[in-house]
Amino acid sequence: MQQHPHTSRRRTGRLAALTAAVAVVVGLTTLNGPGAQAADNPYERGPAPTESSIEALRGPYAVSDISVSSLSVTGFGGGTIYYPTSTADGTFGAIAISPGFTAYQSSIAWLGPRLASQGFVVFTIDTNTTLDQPASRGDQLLAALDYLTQRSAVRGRVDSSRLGVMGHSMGGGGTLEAAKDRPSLQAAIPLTPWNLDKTWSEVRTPTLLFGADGDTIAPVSSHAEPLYSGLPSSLDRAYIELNGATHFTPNSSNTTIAKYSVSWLKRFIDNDTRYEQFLCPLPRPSLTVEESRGNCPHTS
Ligand code: 9J3
Ligand code: ZN
Repeated sequence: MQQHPHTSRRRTGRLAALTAAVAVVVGLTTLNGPGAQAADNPYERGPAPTESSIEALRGPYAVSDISVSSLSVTGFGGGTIYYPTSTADGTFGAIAISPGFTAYQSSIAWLGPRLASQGFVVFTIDTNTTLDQPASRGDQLLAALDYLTQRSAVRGRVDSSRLGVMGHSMGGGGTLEAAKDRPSLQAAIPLTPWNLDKTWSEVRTPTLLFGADGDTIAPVSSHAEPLYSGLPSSLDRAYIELNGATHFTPNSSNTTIAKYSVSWLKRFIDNDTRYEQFLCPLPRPSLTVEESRGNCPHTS
């Protein structure tokens, strides 16, 4: 690396003092690393994002997990809490994630460490029974968030004012039900959602839906797309249709789901406008994205 000519020049007096002060500030900023927080956004966590950081299998935070027995809770079926191990950065926003019809938390487990390592407390849940319908799954997501913030071992690590919900299939339908029931939720992300109800004009929570072009169980034409259209046009909402995907694509590690979910959660749970660059403009059709829709109102 070439040295800038000014760095080798001798300075004296006030100029030298100023140079030293600037060097100290620059040094501290650099040393802060993953824990850097912007003074103007108390909810910002982690370093400035890049395309590769949102696509990575793990973010900057080491993750621990706790198993929650179904016998120790009411209103849902237990689950696993994934959370940043360090307490150095204060509290984190949190999300609960529901599996789909006949499925268990294992079907959405990949999202636990993937999202938690970016700076969220993530609760992947089991439902009371695997046959529970979307409205019940919505209630169970809210019961899980209440357990997480009020009774769990990590309740002190969670900012109870910054919560969100996700879910697959009937769990994605339940994600909309939870948002409708609790407008204080900051973000909702249904994954190849299934819900017979298409009217969601009551929702006030910023919502990102993923559809799959090859979904024959919850075809986008009768589920994800009308569910998106049923949200208020004034809402922060987006629809991303995965290309070459099926109903079960959200059940395995998927970089397209991860990168836009991380960006949505960061933007709306952490108010972190550094992630707007990945959401606006919306992703263009590509090998991974069949189409996208949204109102893109996320101006800083
Ligand atoms: O959770 C889901 O996978 C919903 C799709 C489904 O099986 O609907 C049939 C009733
Ligand atoms: Zn489409």
